[in-house]
Amino acid sequence: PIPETQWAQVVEKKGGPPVYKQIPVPKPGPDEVLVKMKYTGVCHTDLHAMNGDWPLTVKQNLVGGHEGAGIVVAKGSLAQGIEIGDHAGIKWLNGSCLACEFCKTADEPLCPDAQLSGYTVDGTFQQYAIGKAAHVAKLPKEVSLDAIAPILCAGITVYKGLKESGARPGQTVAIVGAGGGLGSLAQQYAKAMGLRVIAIDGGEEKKAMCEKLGAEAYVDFTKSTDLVADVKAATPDGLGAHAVLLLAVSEKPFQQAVEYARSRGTIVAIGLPAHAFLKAPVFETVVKMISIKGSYVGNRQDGVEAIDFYARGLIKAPFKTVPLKELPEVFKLMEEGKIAGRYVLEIPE
Ligand code: 8ID
Ligand code: ZN
Ligand code: ZN
Repeated sequence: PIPETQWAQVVEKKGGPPVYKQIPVPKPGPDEVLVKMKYTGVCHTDLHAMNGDWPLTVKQNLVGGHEGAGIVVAKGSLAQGIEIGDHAGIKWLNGSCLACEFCKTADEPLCPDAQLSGYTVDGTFQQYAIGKAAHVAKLPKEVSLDAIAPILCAGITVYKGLKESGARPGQTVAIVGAGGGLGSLAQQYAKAMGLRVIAIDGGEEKKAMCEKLGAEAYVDFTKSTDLVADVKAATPDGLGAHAVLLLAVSEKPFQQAVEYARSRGTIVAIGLPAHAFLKAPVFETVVKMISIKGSYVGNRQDGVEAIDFYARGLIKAPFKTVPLKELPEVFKLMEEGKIAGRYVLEIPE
């Protein structure tokens, strides 16, 4: 039976910390499912949501989280394509209108009426979470629910970003913020897609992790005295990276990437540092024919594909598991940049 109340982490005031407390179990609407959460990843976006540092209004008394994996326990009368007992993932895109031009052309993250898990609607840091049936990810039963959780935001996002970069097998991608949650998965997807990886991040723990994940070079932004030269030197012919994936939560690399991107290269902005601007010298951008673009999560099919890469055993990134109760401690480590890979929260029974 589904209980009336449940444990949740609730952000009651801007800046947090989240409060671990009992709240009502939500009831699914006609086009929704109720998912009993087993595991949820903690994304840096959850920290942005708690701090309210983006120019996008966040729900009051927010249950954060948008990388949740669990089991469908109830569904509305119009919920199609997913059944009670199915394993399901709740993603950042909780729902969209399905009727606008973006939804019709498989760009549903760009829907002007998109609902965002753990931001505009309650997310996965609770025992029972709601998702629109059309948008929840159906998960193969043989994949473990802890390891798949980070795929549901970080994995999908970096997979999409790599596709958006246009990089082809054999080409080099520089991954900025490679030691973080998105970055660790980006290295694995890049490798699986036949790309060569230069990892950029800080510290020895992240260096060791990146080398394990398959990076051909690691450039430490905290130690390098000439980051641009070091990144270029790490490419096979010294001419720079074909693609740059910007995943860091700081502005500097968003101002610098053009300098180590190769001519004809593509820079994909994905990280969302608050109040930051992209800046590029016009001269170099023009004469090197650089493309600069943003990439925002992925559509439903990107989700299917990213999960499929994982299910085929191609993606192995490290994660640490702690109980839901310990979310404030995870946020603290994240704020300090001390997490190599991802944290996954275990939801109590
Ligand atoms: O759809 C999207 N565009 C999307 C989806 C999911 C997440 C965007 N995001 C955003 C998050 O909101 C966040 O702003 O991507 C960013 C990264 O999320 P994350 O991977 O969950 O964060 P993390 O685990 O804290 O990793 C960030 C890494 O960046 C490194 C840190 O050391 C850390 O490992 N880093 C920083 I901060 N400054 C750096 C620098 N100058 C840097 N690495 C290299 N150079
Ligand atoms: Zn996320
Ligand atoms: Zn729409």
